Amino acid sequence: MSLELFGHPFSSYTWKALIALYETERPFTFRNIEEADNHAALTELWPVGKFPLLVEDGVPIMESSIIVEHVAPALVPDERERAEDVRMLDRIFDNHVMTPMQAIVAEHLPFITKTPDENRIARARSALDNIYPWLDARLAGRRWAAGDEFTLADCAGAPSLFYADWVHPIPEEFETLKAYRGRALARPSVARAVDEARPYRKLFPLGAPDRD
Ligand SMILES: N[C@@H](CCC(=O)N[C@@H](CS)C(=O)NCC(=O)O)C(=O)O
Repeated sequence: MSLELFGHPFSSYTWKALIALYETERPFTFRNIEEADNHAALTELWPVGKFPLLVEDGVPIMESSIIVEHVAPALVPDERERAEDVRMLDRIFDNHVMTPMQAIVAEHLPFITKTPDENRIARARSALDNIYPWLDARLAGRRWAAGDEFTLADCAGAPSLFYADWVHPIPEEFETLKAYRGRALARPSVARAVDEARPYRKLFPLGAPDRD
């Protein structure tokens, strides 16, 4: 069986898939889309061009949450209510942390915009200001995002909070959320993705902070 993951080592959504693969220790070939051949193969398989993209025995599988469930089914509990909580938190991290974080980053990428849209940035910062206290309360008493077990929700939580805290720092008062982020970054699968991305930090358009 062949397994290939198209992505970029510095990409938050690629991390979601990498973390799941590292959790399972399943062998795969990483195809860095920085290389022209890999980028061309990605857009051939998935004209939308977004990554990560998993290809198993020639069959493409799109969308990071689906990729996580595909490579690591154990990261979603069998029990219906627990599975629902995991999937809900996965969506919340993607839609309400990753999306505003990416909007702020995008407004600082010269190849996307010459002039940052300050209104869009302000809306994204306000979205993060709304979700941080909600997450802080939701994660109280939980080791991982959805309870005692590391799940799909953490595959989304770790990268989204990693970068969100860079672009819009989590206020000190949200100790639970900050502690969760720290625990997630210490998880070996996450630490490996973070470490592999270190050579790319100079690409971060807002300037990578000297931490993490
Ligand atoms: N919903 C997609 C989002 C993927 C996504 O936005 N990936 C970013 C990289 S972190 C990307 O492909 N950016 C390049 C582009 O938008 O062209 C998923 O979960 O896989």
